[in-house]
Amino acid sequence: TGLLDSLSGSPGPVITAPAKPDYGAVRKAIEDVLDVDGYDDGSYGPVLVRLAWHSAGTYDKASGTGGSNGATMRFAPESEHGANAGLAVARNLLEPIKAKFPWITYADLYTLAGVTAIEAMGGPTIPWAPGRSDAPDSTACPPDGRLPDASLGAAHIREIFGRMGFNDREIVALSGAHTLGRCHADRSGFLGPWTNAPTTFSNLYFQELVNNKWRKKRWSGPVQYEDKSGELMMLPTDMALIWDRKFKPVVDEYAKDEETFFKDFAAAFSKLLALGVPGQAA
Ligand code: ZEM
Repeated sequence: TGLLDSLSGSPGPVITAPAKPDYGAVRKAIEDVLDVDGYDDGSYGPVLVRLAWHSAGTYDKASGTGGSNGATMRFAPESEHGANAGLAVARNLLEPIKAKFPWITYADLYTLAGVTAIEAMGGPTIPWAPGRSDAPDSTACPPDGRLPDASLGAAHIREIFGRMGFNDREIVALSGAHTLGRCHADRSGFLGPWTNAPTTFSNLYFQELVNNKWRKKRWSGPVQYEDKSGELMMLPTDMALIWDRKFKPVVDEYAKDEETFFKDFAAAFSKLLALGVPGQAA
């Protein structure tokens, strides 16, 4: 039996881990599938970042349940939780890479894909280490409702991220990921991108929050905010970051100082992906 099979406790194909697994080769394979004309803004990077975040963001510090270890999002019911709508796109994109490098676990692959995407889109280097194993079935799936609800406010955000062990500053730093990608009506019900450069990792999200003017969008969809052009959007939880007197100064700081944002984001995202992983400080 291969090492990984004995770790996961499941029978199944014998996979012999190479003496020295080449994570650099996996990163290269991920980079090679990022850019595709005709998908969203031309990159799968943002949806891979969302996959990494949703695989890890279910962590509950008190019980030690949830988190990226296990890659339980492969299984129903977690794959069907409303918050995960659309993430099959990201999981399916990684299947050929998993087939090419069968020694890597899904749990390591999902998190490494997020890290690789952020770096490839111009973001900071994110400390990442392997060591996650794959759960054999849905038994370890976290309950629904562990991920944030975009229609709520600051108290909800603090409750959700506090459960994972994050403070106010880390919450604002992590939220800067919304500089990437967009909302899809058929996934979350919300619509549109946060910035005009959704495939470049930058502090533009914070600049837009602070310097643009936001008003409620008049439409039949869920409450969201738009700028004058009607092209950029903010979720109610995004607006909470400038309405809350403790979050706001951090938003201001990151809007002015991209270097500090990059440093804080790298530390917080790295911590997120390590939550509940054996042998990694959390
Ligand atoms: Zn998001 N996020 N997120 N997020 N997110 C969406 C998209 C993306 C919230 C949320 O409800 C939504 C973090 C925090 C929070 C990304 C990364 C990270 C969407 C749109 C919603 C509704 C989904 C769709 O329709 O496709 C809420 C409420 C959050 C906290 C309060 C954190 C933390 C993230 C990473 C560190 C990314 C990259 C996207 C864009 C995905 C894409 O497909 O373009």
